[in-house]
Amino acid sequence: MNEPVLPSYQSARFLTSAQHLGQCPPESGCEIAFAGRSNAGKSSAINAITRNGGLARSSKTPGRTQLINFFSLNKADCRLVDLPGYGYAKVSKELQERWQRDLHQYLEQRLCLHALILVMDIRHPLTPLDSQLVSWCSKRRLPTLILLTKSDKLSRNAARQTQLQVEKQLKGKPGHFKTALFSATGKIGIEAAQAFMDEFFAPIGQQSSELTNPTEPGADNAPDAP
Ligand SMILES: Nc1nc2c(ncn2[C@@H]2O[C@H](COP(=O)(O)OP(=O)(O)O)[C@@H](O)[C@H]2O)c(=O)[nH]1
Ligand SMILES: [Mg+2]
Repeated sequence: MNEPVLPSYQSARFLTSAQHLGQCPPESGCEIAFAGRSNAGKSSAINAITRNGGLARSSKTPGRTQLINFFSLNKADCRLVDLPGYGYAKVSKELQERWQRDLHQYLEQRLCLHALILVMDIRHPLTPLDSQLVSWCSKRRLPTLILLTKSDKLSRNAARQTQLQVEKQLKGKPGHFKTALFSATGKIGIEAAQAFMDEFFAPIGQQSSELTNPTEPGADNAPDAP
């Protein structure tokens, strides 16, 4: 068997934006999406993981970007997705609810979504909206990596204790949950996040030659005319 081809995360380029599921690119290949509370550090995490400081606009004004942003990678049919941040208090309840609906529709119905990276500020992990998302991932059996970011804000010991607490709360939930300490500024956890994504991107395109029928009916196989 051939060695699996992995994408380079540094190759990530903006592809397109969508407001809702209907505007997303065609369902194909593999997407890994980043979700998280507004201001949790999601854009900074995407920029650190792709080593591209300007890729996902990191903003001091939370809740501004309410679009689903798609990024292509240098492996065909592999995409990263930046989901709208949730829990931004300074907008109407009605608007917040609409954003939640769009987010859940994407998570529930997007078949090429193979895994989720859920970004949480390590100082405020598993807020009610995060827990709601965890439940959705559990229900859908969507493999999820919880990135506990801004870990540079805590001592190494306190960060590890928080990680253990989060893991304790996830224990027994159906599905596949992993956690990792992360810091965009301290460049902590980047390899762990990349290794998590590699697992899902590696198999893409691997079996395509086996799936296509090599004996297409054609002139060569056609019986000779009498
Ligand atoms: N100390 C520290 N600050 C961070 C880290 N990641 C993000 N921030 C800061 O947190 C704020 C929100 O980050 P941003 O990436 O825009 O969050 P988003 O709203 O989830 O996309 C910004 O002021 C960032 O500079 C980190 O790992 N460490
Ligand atoms: Mg952002």
